[in-house]
Amino acid sequence: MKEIKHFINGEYVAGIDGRWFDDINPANGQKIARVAEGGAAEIDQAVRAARAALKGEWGTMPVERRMALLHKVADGINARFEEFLQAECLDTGKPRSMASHIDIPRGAANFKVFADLVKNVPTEAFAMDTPDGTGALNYTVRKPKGVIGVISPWNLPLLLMTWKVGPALACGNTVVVKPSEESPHTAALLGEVMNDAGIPKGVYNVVHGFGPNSAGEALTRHSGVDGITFTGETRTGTAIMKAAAEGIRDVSFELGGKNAAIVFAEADMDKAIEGTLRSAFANCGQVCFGTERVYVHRSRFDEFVSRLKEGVENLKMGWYDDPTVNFGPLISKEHRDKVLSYYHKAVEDGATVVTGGGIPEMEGELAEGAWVQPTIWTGLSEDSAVIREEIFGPCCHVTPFDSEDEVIALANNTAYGLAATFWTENLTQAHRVAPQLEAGLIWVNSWFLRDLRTAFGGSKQSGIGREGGTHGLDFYTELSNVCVKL
Ligand code: NAD
Ligand code: 6OD
Repeated sequence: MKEIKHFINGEYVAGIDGRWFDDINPANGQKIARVAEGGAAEIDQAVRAARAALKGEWGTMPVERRMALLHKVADGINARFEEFLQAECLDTGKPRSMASHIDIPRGAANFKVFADLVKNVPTEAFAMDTPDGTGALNYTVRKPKGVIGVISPWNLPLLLMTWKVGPALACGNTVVVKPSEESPHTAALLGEVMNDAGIPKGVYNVVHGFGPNSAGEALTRHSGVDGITFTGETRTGTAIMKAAAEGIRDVSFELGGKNAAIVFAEADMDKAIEGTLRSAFANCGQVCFGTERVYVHRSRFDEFVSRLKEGVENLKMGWYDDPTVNFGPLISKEHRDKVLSYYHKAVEDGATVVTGGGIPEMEGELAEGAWVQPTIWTGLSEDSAVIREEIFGPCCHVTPFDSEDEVIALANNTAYGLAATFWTENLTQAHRVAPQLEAGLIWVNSWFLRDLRTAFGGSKQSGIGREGGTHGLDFYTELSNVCVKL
């Protein structure tokens, strides 16, 4: 049986008290590895290693050298592409068509892009007048924040973990990562790549475990952690923020969403159907900026629902390695119970189930997996929990609307503010509507089209701060203003 150990100070180590937990493949329910379970003691070891590394070679390394090492990390991921892909697909069940196009390439790109970007960030400077007429020069110096705690989820494990580790290291910090207990594999594998690339010991550390009363909570409470960057559920963000208040530590949060898509009368229906099939059902609906609420102009409603239904019924479920498969399982049976509770609630609340609504019949060993049918509903009122709460499954509700003002109000009527997507061929309408949507990410005639130089994050209960491009520098660095009297 494969063992996944912590990676502390450049070495793989088992837990201090020998505790392990199971890593399960959600496609067939089989155990694929046992994973070392860490707690406060392992987190303490990792944070100490990370602090020591700040004072060592890493802390004094010329920027050019640091950036070259990060390029080597990216190259190392690409060189072991298939190994990363297999690890990710086994942990999550996601189809290789997705992991090979999105998860693994982005895992590598997250190191290259931020290395190149940080190297080119200019320094702000102001020449100022002084009463004696000699003047003064102000300029800013960016320093690493220190030890960054990275807590990541299971839906895009390598992509989302490296999305934080990449910029953190590019800015000269060291990290202690607590990957999701559901998907520990690629964070562990990355340790080997770090060593092979020549990243000094203690710069990248991984402690496995759970959240509350386990490694996750211990990381948030450790006084040696200078900032915590977290992607996950909004209520977990609340718990982490409370822990970070002790010692006034900074946080950067990418949280949940209940994202709307709008299909205007002026939409190109082929694009809207193709886009909504991806935004609602890709990764089995487990994408933070995925669509769970769709509003369609009444004149196109029937056409949209019937074509979306046809598209959904053509999705192919199955084992990740089958190249024709484009729909995997949910991450676990526990998560399936949560998703199914909304499927039942939708029916109780009077929804029309257009397609899906239950558990599919799977054959052979897949019958033991966490499979769920992709589902479309219509007919719910806006106050149903199915429309208000994040489900994080392969499902969406479709509602007709009559006017632009009405649909903007409907889209904004949520506690979340992560993403919104809309479909229209009317350019004036696109520019008129986009700024009125309360979301950090707005896609027009596209979805999940990402330029890593842009700001990423959510408003309202979807997050705090922005990462991406130079926006994350405010979190990953401390600025000092130097004022020189001339
Ligand atoms: P989660 O909040 O349950 O867990 C995320 C991570 O936090 C895991 O590593 C977990 O072990 C850890 N954790 C849990 N409780 C903790 C605690 N009290 N202290 C410290 N760590 C703790 O989220 P999940 O189920 O892994 O992921 C799904 C959620 O993530 C969804 O809500 C989704 O919208 C959100 N998400 C958001 C984004 C974004 O960019 N906004 C991206 C991906 C996922
Ligand atoms: O593309 C990204 O940078 C990113 N953070 C994606 C998040 C996806 C959430 O599931």
